[in-house]
Amino acid sequence: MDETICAIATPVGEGGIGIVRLSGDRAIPIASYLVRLRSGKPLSAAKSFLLHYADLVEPAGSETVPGPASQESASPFDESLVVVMRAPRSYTREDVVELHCHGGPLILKRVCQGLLRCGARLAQPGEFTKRAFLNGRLDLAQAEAVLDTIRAKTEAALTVAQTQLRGSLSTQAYALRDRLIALLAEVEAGIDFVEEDLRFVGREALASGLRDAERLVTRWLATAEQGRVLREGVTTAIIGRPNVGKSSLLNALVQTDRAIVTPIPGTTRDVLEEYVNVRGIPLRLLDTAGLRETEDPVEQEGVRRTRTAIDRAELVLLVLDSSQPPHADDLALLDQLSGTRGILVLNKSDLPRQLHESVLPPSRQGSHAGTLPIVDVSALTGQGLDELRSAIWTLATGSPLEPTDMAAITRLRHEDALSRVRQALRQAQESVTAQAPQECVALDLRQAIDGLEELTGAVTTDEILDRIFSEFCIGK
Ligand SMILES: Nc1nc2c(ncn2[C@@H]2O[C@H](COP(=O)(O)OP(=O)(O)OP(=O)(O)O)[C@@H](O)[C@H]2O)c(=O)[nH]1
Ligand SMILES: [Mg+2]
Repeated sequence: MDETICAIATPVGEGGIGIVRLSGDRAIPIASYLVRLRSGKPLSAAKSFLLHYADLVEPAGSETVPGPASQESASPFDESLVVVMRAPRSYTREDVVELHCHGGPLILKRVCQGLLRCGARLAQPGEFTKRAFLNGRLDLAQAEAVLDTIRAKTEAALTVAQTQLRGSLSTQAYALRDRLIALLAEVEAGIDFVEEDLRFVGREALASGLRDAERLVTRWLATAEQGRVLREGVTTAIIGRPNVGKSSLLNALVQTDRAIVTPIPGTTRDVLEEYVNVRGIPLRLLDTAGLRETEDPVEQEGVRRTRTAIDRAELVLLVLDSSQPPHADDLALLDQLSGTRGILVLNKSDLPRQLHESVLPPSRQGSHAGTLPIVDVSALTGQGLDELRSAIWTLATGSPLEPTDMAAITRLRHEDALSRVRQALRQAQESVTAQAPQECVALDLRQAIDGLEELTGAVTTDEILDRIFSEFCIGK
């Protein structure tokens, strides 16, 4: 934290402008070596939060004793708009300088190298945000939301990330923590006065307080799947026999002619991948080669790749051709789906129907395959696609609900912490029921409170921080 860090904050490659960011105690003096303000003033005199027009020069002097940029001799290599944000009113709560230059990779590299030579060090991934967290500007859930905001692939994912960035998750956690602290205070008051046999909280009131808290945590945990899916998306494989319309379905869902469609069975050979937004869920769709026995070595390889795709998929759309009588291979595929989240897509519903849902032999009723949702669609006319999207949403998020206003938890870390909170609350209730000493209840309550503090990062470890911030890009 004593060091001043710098990094290119804009994406790699050419751009209209490129920004180099500097943060730390010495951000302003270090930047001064490169920045020559057109106003003629020194950078240290520049007002905060204003753009200052400047020339960028190679720092004069040797590497160890660089001369300041105001030296007349230095010739500029770029012009720049420079902004100074003095602590604590900056992203990191440290002094921050941003140099807005022309967005060419060589220029940005030169600026960075100059800053490094003058005493800055290259920032690690996410280090700016990490400093914002360590300096108390963001809590941990908000820091995570910064990353989710950058990475969001759909509007819904962005909404969740932005709500979390505004602090919704932490507000909810703090509100619950306050309730538990109030309960704990009463329990502890009861302990202190136990000799006089005073009971400050009645057992009933305590039990119901704990029960309410547990219910809230359970409801909260239920948002985990939705949050995760919105953040990470769902890998979905479209599989089926040749010619049933898998590629047509992919095209219909992504609304472009992405995959080649022909009446010839065995058209698709390689696994095709495309992202599509289904009700806010980023779906990574894989179109695969039709599964069948074949002598053709190219198609055999396609079939092998299809199997790998099925293994990797979190959701499988098994496509059947409803204009054909049921085929033994369809039933075989159905059986292979057991244990996988899947949807039976009966395609070609625009044609006269030959295949009925009763294709599932009675032996399958009640088995896993018998419980798969079934949707009629026509990839050709688009009929039934909305129902398919709903079915995907329900299956992927595990709930038929649209996103709620409850701040969804988005990471395994949140889920893990909240599970421990719930466990501790249950334990506390058991202690109350068993008329265990108040100390036991107090201990459980403290554990639940600890779990909530972990969620917001009030209590955390270096290991957790490293894991979170290493996911970031350099410069954020
Ligand atoms: N009538 C009708 N025809 C369809 C429909 N969907 C696909 N087809 C036709 O079925 C044929 C095969 O479609 P594809 O999308 O290539 O089938 P596929 O499952 O990808 O086939 P392979 O890649 O060979 O495994 C094409 O002639 C499509 O035009 C549909 O909903 N209705
Ligand atoms: Mg195909």
